[in-house]
Amino acid sequence: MEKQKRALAVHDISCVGKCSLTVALPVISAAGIETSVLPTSVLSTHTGGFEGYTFRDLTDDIQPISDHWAKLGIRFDAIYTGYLGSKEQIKLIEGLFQRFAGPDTLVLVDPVMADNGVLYPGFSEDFPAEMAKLCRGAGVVCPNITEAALMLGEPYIEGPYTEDYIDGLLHRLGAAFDSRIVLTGVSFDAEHLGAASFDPKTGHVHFVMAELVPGYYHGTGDVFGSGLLSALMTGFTLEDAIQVAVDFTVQSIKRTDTDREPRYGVRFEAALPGLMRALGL
Ligand code: PXL
Repeated sequence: MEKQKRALAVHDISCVGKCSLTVALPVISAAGIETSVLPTSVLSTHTGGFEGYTFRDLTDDIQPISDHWAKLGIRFDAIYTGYLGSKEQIKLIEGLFQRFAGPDTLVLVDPVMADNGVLYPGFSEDFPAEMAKLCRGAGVVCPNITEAALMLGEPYIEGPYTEDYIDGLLHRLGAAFDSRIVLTGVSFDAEHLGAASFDPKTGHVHFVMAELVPGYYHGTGDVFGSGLLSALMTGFTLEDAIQVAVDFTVQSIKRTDTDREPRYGVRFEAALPGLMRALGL
């Protein structure tokens, strides 16, 4: 019998509007991976499209939770971080990496903080520079184009892009973080959207493009990141894992009811059997 792997998902809980932990927990669990959670904050809804949401900051709970786990001798095969509610939390998560990420632990940092050229509500202008510090030395970093530009201190450019621009962005991110990079939101024309990867050790650049489904769908970054982590932990190469994650994201979008408001998230539940088949489960 194969040993069950354990991942730690470090994201907020947005009670309504599928994203972050309400995506990561079911998706990674369905991939057969034990999924421990560290909620960074609890919000009544996510911040993208709802007015008047509540925000309970859980920064003060991170250290005691970490201390308890250290006493228990808990190990994680992967640590996957997403939405972090404050700069202080970034420092605490750096400490968590030092404590719980051994040489065989896959650290995946999704620097969730912005999209379409703007920071999400509640983040200050100096947040991207702090997030960039967390990305340094992570195994895999998966920003969208806005997050990539903000962390590099470059202006945001709207797509479609030239291959030269994406290639340059990947190389600059790889050099800044010394990590494998997975860049999302890559488009070279109006009909296709996908992801690109770069491994600074081999210099290899890879693209996975899919047919663009028009519209803006909330929470797809977390659907993609959870699919990516699941495939990497199953033993897929980075390139193959991106293909699995892109397919899972596209299928989640395609199965979303067209009359449902996009802020409630995509129907990843209906795409889970396909993800599990792709993973050989
Ligand atoms: O899906 C990214 C995300 C996660 N968590 C919260 C968010 C968002 C995006 O808006 O607001 C609270």
